[in-house]
Amino acid sequence: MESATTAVCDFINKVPFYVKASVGAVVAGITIIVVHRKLKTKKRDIPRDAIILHQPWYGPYQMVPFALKVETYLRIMKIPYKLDVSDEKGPKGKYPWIEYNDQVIPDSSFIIKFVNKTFNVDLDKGLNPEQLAVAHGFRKMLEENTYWAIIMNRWYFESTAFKKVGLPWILSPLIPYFKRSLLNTTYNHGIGRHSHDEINEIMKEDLNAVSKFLGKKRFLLGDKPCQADCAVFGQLVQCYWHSFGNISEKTLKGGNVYALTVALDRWVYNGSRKVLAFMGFPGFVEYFARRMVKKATWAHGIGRHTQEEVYGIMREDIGNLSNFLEFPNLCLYCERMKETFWPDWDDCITHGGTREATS
Ligand SMILES: N[C@@H](CCC(=O)N[C@@H](CS)C(=O)NCC(=O)O)C(=O)O
Repeated sequence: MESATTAVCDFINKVPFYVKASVGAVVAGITIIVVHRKLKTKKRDIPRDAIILHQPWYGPYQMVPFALKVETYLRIMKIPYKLDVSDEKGPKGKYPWIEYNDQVIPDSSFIIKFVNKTFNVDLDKGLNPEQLAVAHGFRKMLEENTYWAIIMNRWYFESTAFKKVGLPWILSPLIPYFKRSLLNTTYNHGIGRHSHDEINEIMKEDLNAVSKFLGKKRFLLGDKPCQADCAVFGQLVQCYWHSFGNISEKTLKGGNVYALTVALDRWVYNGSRKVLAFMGFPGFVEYFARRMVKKATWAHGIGRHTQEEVYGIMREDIGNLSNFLEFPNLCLYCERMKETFWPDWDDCITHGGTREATS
């Protein structure tokens, strides 16, 4: 017995320090998550006759497109709701899910059907079968295909999002496990079998299809929004506001990022003195002009890259621009949906967690 204990101790002593530290961090991380969940899922009072919309967190980013879709629908239809961000998973193990009196309904599309039936509403009333079929096709494409490309770009090919959601450093050793699990899921879906370039190609083609179909219309099917607009908005927001400068954002914004790279190049890296002199400003203004542009582009994200990286982005954008000139209409669409149905977007999402949105 004693020799077995000695052998175990010897073995532990031989294990390199970084392995011990990683195992310790993983165990500590799992313990923190379990305790955190237990504390959060204590019994709540559920108000009667209001929808309780469950999603994992709220702000400063809304990274759950399916929850954004449901919330947007509830706002458009003026249905009373309350958010629950206690991170409690629903019966199908995904977000969003809702509670309404004694009923529990998971899955965004089933939730919308339930809302329509319970409150006797339907945003798609009056649409003809052909329009409904097209809307269904676009929704499914974005939710079952594009979504996975966005997720891979955000969580698998890049790691910035982990910082943005405030993952404590002690949990960072879990990132490779999370990535492996995501790869397994997406491998089973199919998209995870493709290379990064191929996945981006898939995403570009999807965005291009939505962009071409949307054209100059205000919403997917015309002047009025339909149910699918909530889904389209949910997914596009992920590229437009919540991709932290990664390839999903670059693909959607194309021309915008290009304009910013040109501004950076002109004002920060090259030629600012010449441009200012041409405009009649004295030389010392250059310092302030550079700082101003750097600050503005820092907030956007692109100003955080090195000169070399910015030139790389510029070259890529020039290539993309020739094929995807229409994408600015998708950016305007995001802005329009936000202005129309989310006038309190900044309070709710950007400064999220500080207030409860109710209709
Ligand atoms: N078909 C579902 C998809 C929901 C979904 O994929 N939700 C993701 C977040 S965007 C989720 O909960 N993932 C957690 C998991 O798979 O464990 C719906 O429309 O609600």
